Amino acid sequence: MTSHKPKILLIYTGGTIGMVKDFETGALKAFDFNELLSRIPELHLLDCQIETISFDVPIDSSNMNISNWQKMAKIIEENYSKFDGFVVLHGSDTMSYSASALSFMLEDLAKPVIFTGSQLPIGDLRTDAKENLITAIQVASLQENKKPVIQEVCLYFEYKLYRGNRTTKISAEHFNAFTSPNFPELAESGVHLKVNYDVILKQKATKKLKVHTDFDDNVAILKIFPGINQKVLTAFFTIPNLKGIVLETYGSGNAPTEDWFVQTLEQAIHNNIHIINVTQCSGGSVSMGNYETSTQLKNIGVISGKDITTEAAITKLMYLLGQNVSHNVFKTIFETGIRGEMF
Ligand code: ASN
Repeated sequence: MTSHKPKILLIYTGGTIGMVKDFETGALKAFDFNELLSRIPELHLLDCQIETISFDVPIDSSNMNISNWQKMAKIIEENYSKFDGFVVLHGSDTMSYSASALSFMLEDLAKPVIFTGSQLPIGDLRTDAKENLITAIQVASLQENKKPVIQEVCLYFEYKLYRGNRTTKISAEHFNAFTSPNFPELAESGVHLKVNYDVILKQKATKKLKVHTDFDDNVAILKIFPGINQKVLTAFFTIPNLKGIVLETYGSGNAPTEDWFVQTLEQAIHNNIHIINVTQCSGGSVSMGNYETSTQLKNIGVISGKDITTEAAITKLMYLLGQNVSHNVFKTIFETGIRGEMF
């Protein structure tokens, strides 16, 4: 008789969750994945079948890059039909970027891809790793009528399941390290695991997964600040081959109205550089035209990032540039939510 237990693939990329202290330097570094599993015998008690795959060299997520995202996407693509869900163990520092990137790479995803990690290593007495890992696996195993309940890229941390491309890391200290400022949690883990069915993405079963791995890294993020000068702005926009920039502005998308500022941006747009307006605020949305200080940005063709996070904006920018979206429709496509990353 065949087992109906959900099959979960655990993908280990690195991060604090699997780190140990270097005896000589005292710094945390990644260690062997098999050792990680032997430290959580509870995994055998879960009502699912778990298989594991590890990056050859696990990394601190500060070393995350496009080629590692491609590696993750390929692992998921190659194993998609064999598994019911995927859990990605990842460092917390850049987890929101990776969850966003993977959400764009995996079009018509109909199975859960749950990112998780921890603030303290799994071997630490006070570790948050066990709860995060065990519940992430349970979330990935959730099924109704033999179909996965979660069908999108998520991030699970400290009792909360978030849409991955809506998250941002807010604390280097607290176990509660992430937030989703503009979108509700998809599930909460207490005595029961409560899914917020009204907000989870539901995919059409008929569509096949498409994996897009081409990203373009000719991009930058520029956070404006009172006192920013013309030299700094000009230097950004003369980066060779630059194709797009995420501009972090004030409040609902406001920026200086001085001529040199607006004209530099206008010239850049004229030179086919896409400028995405996102807010520096931790919550809320860009709404160009609300104030005089954003009207000029709207008039010169700056793209509205609406309520997107910076992490999702920069990865969406690299993704759309990688797909060679034509210049005429780039603004319209960027301003449209494609994976639930903006309203
Ligand atoms: N530096 C670690 C990483 O992102 C931090 C963590 O996982 N908590 O890989």
